Amino acid sequence: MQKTAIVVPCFNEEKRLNVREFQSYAEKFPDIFFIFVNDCSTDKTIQVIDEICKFSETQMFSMSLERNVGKAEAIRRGFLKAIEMESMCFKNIGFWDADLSTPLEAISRFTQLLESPEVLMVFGSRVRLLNHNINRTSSRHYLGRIFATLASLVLNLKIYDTQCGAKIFKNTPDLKSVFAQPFSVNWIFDVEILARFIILSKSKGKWSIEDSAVEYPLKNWHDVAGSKLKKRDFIIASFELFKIYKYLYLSRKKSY
Ligand SMILES: Nc1nc2c(ncn2[C@@H]2O[C@H](COP(=O)(O)OP(=O)(O)OP(=O)(O)O)[C@@H](O)[C@H]2O)c(=O)[nH]1
Ligand SMILES: [Mg+2]
Repeated sequence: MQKTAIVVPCFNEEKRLNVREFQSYAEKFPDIFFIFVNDCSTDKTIQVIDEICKFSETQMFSMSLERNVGKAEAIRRGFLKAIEMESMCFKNIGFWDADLSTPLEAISRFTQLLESPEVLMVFGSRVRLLNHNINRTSSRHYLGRIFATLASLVLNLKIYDTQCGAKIFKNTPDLKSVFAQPFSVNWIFDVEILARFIILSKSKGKWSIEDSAVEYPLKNWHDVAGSKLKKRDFIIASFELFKIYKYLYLSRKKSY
């Protein structure tokens, strides 16, 4: 496996963080490096993260932020830390939900795909295919399908699932610029990442998202109880999607 940093955003994950899973995965894959980003959890998340990180200083790192900044900003800060760690020479940098709704085993499949020179990013995709175990509540599934369809229309991209909390990117100067500024949205920052890459690819004209992004249909994915997502977040998400549409549309208008 190429040297890969995985940012794990953690907010009140005392009960869901699986110490053994992270430690045994790191044991199997010495080239994996986990960066846990905790932003003022009110439970014993930091103690559990410390427990995990005891396993190895060379494969685990724990960041505690000064205040709760939300999933998007916590992940961005983790990426900046990984990019900053030049001596580690990470080939890939990704993020992974702490609840392991996407099992860690999928990471090595993503990094294999990233070994192809033309592949710049791999996204987990929750596609209910035969002999694939994608377990979501029906409400999350259908709401997810509506949102994903709207997101793909806004991005004008044939993407099936933008919201899966398992994504890995090649560590390139373009990645650095995409994560350089805080995101303007929170829960749907994944869509803003894609929008930023689309604008960048158009301005550079060297590569396109369609040719360099891979959606990997996950073999296993399961909803883990204890989601931080609240009902109102679905409303906020639709406003956030409109914000990204405006951002993309205005940049498109500018480029014509
Ligand atoms: N650091 C940080 N992480 C957060 C925050 N909110 C959520 N997260 C993390 O984001 C990840 C996803 O959160 P979940 O509560 O599992 O959300 P979900 O319902 O699964 O939603 P999806 O991400 O769409 O699957 C978990 O690792 C959370 O700990 C936050 O405010 N700060
Ligand atoms: Mg989850």
